[in-house]
Amino acid sequence: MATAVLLSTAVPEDPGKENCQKVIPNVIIPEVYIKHPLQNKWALWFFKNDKSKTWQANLRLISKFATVEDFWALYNHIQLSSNLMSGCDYSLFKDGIEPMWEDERNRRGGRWLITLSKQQRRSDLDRFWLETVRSICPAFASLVGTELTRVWLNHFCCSFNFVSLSQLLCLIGEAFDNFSDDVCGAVINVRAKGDKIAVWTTDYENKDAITHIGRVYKERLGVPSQVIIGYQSHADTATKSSSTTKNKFVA
Ligand code: MGP
Repeated sequence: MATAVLLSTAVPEDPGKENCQKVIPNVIIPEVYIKHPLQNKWALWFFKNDKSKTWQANLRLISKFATVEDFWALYNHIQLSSNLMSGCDYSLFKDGIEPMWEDERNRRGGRWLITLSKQQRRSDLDRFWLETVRSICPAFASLVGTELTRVWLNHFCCSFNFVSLSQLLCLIGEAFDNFSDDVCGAVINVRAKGDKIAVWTTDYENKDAITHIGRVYKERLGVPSQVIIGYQSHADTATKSSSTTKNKFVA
């Protein structure tokens, strides 16, 4: 990607003539102009709890994106999760999958659930959500070392003082290796009783995929090894009779 395209505006017939047109080379660096595709197209949804409406009617599609640049444009445009009112959610799902248990790709699925204490809204919520988003929609590895990466690093290190350089570099690469196909999306629930973030996967019987995703996800969030996170099926969550749902897997 390092090759530069050289365009010249005109070639003079006689360069010696005083009135000849000047050759102005315009160097175009492709990385600055070409957007960098993600492996999937994604849709960002917003949920606002209006009790006069059904759960599904409270869910709204905000926007879709398929490039790293469009992701950041959207991310910079919307409220941070920690500023949302209690009862609101963001859901980020692969295009074509609705962020609900009823969708065909979620019906037999489940979620790795991170439950946060009330204090963690201030300290962890926004960076956990950003890291979750980065984990589920990694960019192509072709970004390594490009001019654009440098521009972003400068820009985002100034914009988000909580984002470290190493976290930014995690943007690059395959977060869940061969199991990324199992990921449907991620949800953040902002709740007065304690916020939640979850990664939804498509099949609670895909043990290898679920355990790999859980282990990598926990590592990427920097959750200490002694803290246990659980994976629950949506079927169990939807039919639970108490406040907790039994874990099918733990990491
Ligand atoms: P919630 O918003 O996931 O969690 O589910 P909250 O608000 O923390 O509540 P808790 O029960 O986990 O303590 C709240 C309610 O929203 C559920 O009990 C359902 O009634 C409804 N709901 C949530 N989801 C994710 C769905 C869904 O996918 N489909 C439908 N039909 N209802 C849902």
